[in-house]
Amino acid sequence: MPPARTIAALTEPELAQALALLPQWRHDPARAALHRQIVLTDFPAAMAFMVQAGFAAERMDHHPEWSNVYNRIDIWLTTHDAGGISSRDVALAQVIDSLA
Ligand code: H2B
Repeated sequence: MPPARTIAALTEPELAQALALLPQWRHDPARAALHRQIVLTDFPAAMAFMVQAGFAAERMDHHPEWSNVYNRIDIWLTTHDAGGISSRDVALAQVIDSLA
């Protein structure tokens, strides 16, 4: 049996609407995720950002997939419980934008 879905993935029109409000984010279909790359001044700035964003994500009980190379952070937001992008990803993207 497939896992119980507690939250629905956005429909295509809902996703298009969300992306229009998130100009820094792109749809990454390969990962069924919203993707944003953030480039900061150096590694300490990237670490500080990841700590802030990580605790914000924890408070929202919604967790990013991300990678870091020196001053660059790639972030993918997808909702595992929905098997795709949900309103929870949009909400976290907005919080990340406010911290970046
Ligand atoms: N983060 C993400 N990205 N997707 C989820 O489906 C998810 C999560 N589910 N963080 C949450 C935690 C869930 O496992 C807990 C039980 O609320």
